[in-house]
Amino acid sequence: MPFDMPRHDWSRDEIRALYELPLDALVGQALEIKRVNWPDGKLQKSQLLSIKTGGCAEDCGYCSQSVHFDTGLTAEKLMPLDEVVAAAKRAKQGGADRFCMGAGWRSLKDRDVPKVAAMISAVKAEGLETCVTLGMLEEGQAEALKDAGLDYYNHNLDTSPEYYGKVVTTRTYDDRLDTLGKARKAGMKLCTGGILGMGEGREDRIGLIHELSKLTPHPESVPINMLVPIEGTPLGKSAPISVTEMARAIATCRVVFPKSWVRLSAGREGMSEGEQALLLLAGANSIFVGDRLLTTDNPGEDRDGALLDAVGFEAASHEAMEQGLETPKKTLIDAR
Ligand code: SAM
Ligand code: DTB
Ligand code: SF4
Repeated sequence: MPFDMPRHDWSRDEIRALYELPLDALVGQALEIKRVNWPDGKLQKSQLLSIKTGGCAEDCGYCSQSVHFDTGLTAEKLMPLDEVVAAAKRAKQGGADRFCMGAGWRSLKDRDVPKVAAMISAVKAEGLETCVTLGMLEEGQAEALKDAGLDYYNHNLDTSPEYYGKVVTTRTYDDRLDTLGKARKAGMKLCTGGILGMGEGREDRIGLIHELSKLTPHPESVPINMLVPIEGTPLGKSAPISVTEMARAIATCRVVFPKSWVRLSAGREGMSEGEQALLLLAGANSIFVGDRLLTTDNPGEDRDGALLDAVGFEAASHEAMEQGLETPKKTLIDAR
């Protein structure tokens, strides 16, 4: 099978065999796939904004925004359009190419569709790719968001089907797959991945990657989050996962999803530069930039500038991304 053909028939055993290779062999495969499919080595930069914070009816055991847990977060109303546009302008100035708006909602309500649609159109007009994560979708809503200019819908599977019930009880794995199906049917690109470090075992990490690999076509973005422990949530005292285990998951995703952006997502704030460099070297080609994620901190411009200088990864210019042009730069082979 050529390196650039996404496969949808991975067995769990095959993914496990890959995941458990000696780390150098696994990362070697990941980097070969990256070289073939992403020859310019471009790093995609997304920036998050919480447009509606807190007060969420779901009980996701990792989340600061659930009403089920006392996390000390103050719930806020939907952000006004002008504040969203100002944040998008700042994100673009800071070098982001995709702007992702997140809401602490169980599901999108029809009455909010026009407001979110206006935000999407306004952000798109700033020359940014658009992404939203708004909870579950109902018939017709995905089409309205797409018509407004939405590029990506983010909705994570979070973990394996077996472990899922230990993390969330108020919606099912199938509910999540159903929302992903609705977004895909409306013609949107998908951003879906999961969280590591929630007390799951390696088999659950492998199971998550296996479930994602069955999506046809593959999600265009695969975010791999390291749990940001939130005090007051059931998972707030989880033992941290090792960075090498994160590297295995990222490298396995790089191989299984050869054409997808693989994002080193939440969790960078607590990592050293060297740890983040390892995860970029394992094949991640996307990060969240800016000093905030949704309700927690992210490294921000100065630390990220130092990190990207250290690894020498470049981002495509906005102009190049808009025109679909590649930024000329050294390929991994040229650099050897
Ligand atoms: N409410 C919507 C939903 O859950 O679909 C959208 C926002 S929700 C915060 C988006 C995703 O962020 C979750 O599915 C989860 O994967 C991730 N996330 C939330 N809290 C996190 C945490 N503490 N650490 C890592 N990832 C987290
Ligand atoms: C994703 O996979 N991670 C982002 C985004 N998609 C929506 C969210 C991370 C949230 C981290 C915890 C917080 O800031 O509340
Ligand atoms: Fe609500 Fe999303 Fe947090 Fe779950 S992850 S509690 S759905 S905001």
